Amino acid sequence: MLDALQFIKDRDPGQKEFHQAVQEVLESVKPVLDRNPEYARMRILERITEPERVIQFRIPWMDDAGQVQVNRGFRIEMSSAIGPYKGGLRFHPSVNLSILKFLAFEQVFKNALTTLPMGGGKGGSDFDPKGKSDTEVMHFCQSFMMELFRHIGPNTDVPAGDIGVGGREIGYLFGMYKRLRNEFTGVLTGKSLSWGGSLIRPEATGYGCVYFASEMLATRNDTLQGKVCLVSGSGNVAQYTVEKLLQLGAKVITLSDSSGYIYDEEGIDAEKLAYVMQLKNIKRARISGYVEKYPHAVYTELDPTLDCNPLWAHPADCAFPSATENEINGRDAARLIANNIMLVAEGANMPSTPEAVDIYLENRILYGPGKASNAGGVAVSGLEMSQNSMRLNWPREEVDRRLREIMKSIHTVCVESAEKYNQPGNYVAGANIAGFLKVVNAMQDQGLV
Ligand code: NDP
Ligand code: 2IT
Repeated sequence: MLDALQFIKDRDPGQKEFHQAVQEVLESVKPVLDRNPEYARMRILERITEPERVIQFRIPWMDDAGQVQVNRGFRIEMSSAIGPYKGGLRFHPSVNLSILKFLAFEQVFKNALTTLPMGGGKGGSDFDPKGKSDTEVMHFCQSFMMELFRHIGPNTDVPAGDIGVGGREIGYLFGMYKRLRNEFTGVLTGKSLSWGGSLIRPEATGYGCVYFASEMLATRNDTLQGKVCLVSGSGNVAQYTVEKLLQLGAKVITLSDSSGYIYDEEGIDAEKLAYVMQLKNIKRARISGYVEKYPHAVYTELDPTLDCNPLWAHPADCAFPSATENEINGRDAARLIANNIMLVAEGANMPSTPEAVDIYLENRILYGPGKASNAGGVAVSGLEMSQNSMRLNWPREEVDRRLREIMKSIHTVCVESAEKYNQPGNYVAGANIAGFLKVVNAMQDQGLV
């Protein structure tokens, strides 16, 4: 097993996020490999960690000043063992092959856990949407799709949103795809309601994460009622995490963005959340604007020289990291534990470093890793694909009911797989083992492809 990891590290030495994601899965599935010696002969690890296809392309576009800009675009088609490649697009200056390969790798197992027929992929660009005009974003999306369209399709690869890609970007991407192919199909998810989108898709990741947290708490006969919660990020996932937490009677005291975080001792209520949504989604402003409207709250600028994030130092019962990868390190995790945190449910992908994860597991808190707890987003994307294929739309209650059932079934399969492999209560082991087995079984059925 460690040979496989070393091989990957030697082959692509710079891809540290990818190595991190692979290492966690390989460590979890070691007992599965021990019980199934044929996996080594079939080189399962070498195959499952090697993308089926990696596409990298140039994206030239013209900014509002008439200057030519050139960005890099990617699509990682990781695995089609159980369905068409499926996963989001990220537009952020940090985007590179390592980050997209880690996200695509995680997506394979996450999608397997949803019970829906979706393979795994991820894509995006190092384009920075911050400070760009609407026209610039449209021109960029159009140029991005002018290359991507030849690689994707409703039965081949179905992208969606992620950091920096929301409803606006999906609209521009879809428009160009339709024009190039002369086809109105479900090639992207996260579409607007009036042209093929699904109800609850915008809410799905955040709602799903809170449903997963409720399931975890239920194993200890507890609920979210009255729990004090830390939430990071203030984008799509964070906003709907807060919305659902409020509906279930919890109190949320933090939100953040890449510049800093706000702490509101009185709690972020529905009215304040509506303000955050307006601030972030319509004005495209910073979370620091929160304290201008609510001056009793405290804004703290991010200090990159600190080796910990003060957001995680506030005493609370539950934490919902919903911004980005590696936002909780070992020091942050130790502080969460020192303050008696009882639950961490990851809305973001890989927000906890390996040191942080070890600390959660040693202290036996309820810890939902992203590939289980944030699977609600892609699950409702899968439901959007189903509705597109049937050419009809389910009502809100129907989609929400299915989302809740899916999160419950992910929780159950994590618990059962962890128990079966002698690690009761370890959702990391449970999620990795259950996702891995489903994908590997499909690979074995389909022969050496
Ligand atoms: P958004 O772009 O809507 O919001 C991202 C939020 O995270 C913003 O508040 C952003 O701040 C902050 N953020 C982004 N990058 C960094 C960074 N490098 N350091 C600190 N803060 C940062 O994205 P989403 O809410 O969709 O995604 C958040 C996380 O959830 C990601 O990890 C994503 O992969 C994951 N996820 C998303 C799903 C979805 O359906 N959208 C599904 C499952 C997981 P700023 O405004 O300053 O950029
Ligand atoms: O990380 C993720 O699961 C997503 N960004 C959502 C992917 C999707 O296809 O809906």
